[in-house]
Amino acid sequence: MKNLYALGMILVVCTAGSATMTVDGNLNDWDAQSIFQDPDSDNPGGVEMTRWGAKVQDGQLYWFCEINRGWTDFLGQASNGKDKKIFPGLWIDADNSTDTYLADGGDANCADGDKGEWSSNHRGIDVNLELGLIGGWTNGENSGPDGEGEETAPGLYSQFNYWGAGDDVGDIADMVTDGAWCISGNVMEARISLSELDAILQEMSDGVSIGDTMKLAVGVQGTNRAEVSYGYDTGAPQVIAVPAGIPEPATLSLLAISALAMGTRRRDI
Ligand SMILES: [Ca+2]
Ligand SMILES: [Ca+2]
Ligand SMILES: [Ca+2]
Repeated sequence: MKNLYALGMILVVCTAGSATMTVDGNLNDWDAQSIFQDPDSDNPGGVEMTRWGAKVQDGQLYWFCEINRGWTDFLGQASNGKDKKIFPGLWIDADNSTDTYLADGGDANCADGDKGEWSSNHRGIDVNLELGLIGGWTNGENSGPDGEGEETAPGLYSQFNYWGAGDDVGDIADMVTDGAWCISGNVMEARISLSELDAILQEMSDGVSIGDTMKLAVGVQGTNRAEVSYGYDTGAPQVIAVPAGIPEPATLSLLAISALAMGTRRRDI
């Protein structure tokens, strides 16, 4: 019985404060300290971000972007036949150091030379993980069919892109295979595995690795071809912890099995 009690305590300690995260566009699995407010009128005329979040849990980097209207307002085709589009991006200072950064031609320390604001308030950025939501968007080529509603399904005509690989800003890096995203109402929620992110970082020119902390910021741009025109809305960068030594779910199961086996064996004696 003692062993079962001990097992229970171990599992309680391992799971305390770590709600299961689900990429479903619902924020009820987020803790308050991982959610950051953004002013609701700091991008007049453009996409307006109201809250964003980022956290590391169970080997995954989760992030979300909340805007002041439904995401579906930016999907499909406008009446003039042009694609609506929206691009939420997670700007990543993977080692939380301004000594390392993504160089971009004449715009050192800026992941996107066209967007000067990043060079002034996001120093130290090593890569931008961007989710392109646009009709037919496939690894940099607009090759798929367009149509209202088609783009809302995760993985369908959408693409995660790491911008800035090899300093070649403007090109789109390799397709990411282990990402996931979901939109629901005003929220886009996404995740990327830390191991995949670290592998991408190793390919970058500054070659940094993920540190004990990262400094992150979410930004968003897009147009619905109507009253919302292009313009970045960016969050103030936040430092988040990268917990070490968190057992994978499979490891926890093994721990439970071995503890139960130990208890059974002792009772048999
Ligand atoms: Ca969720
Ligand atoms: Ca805002
Ligand atoms: Ca850095």
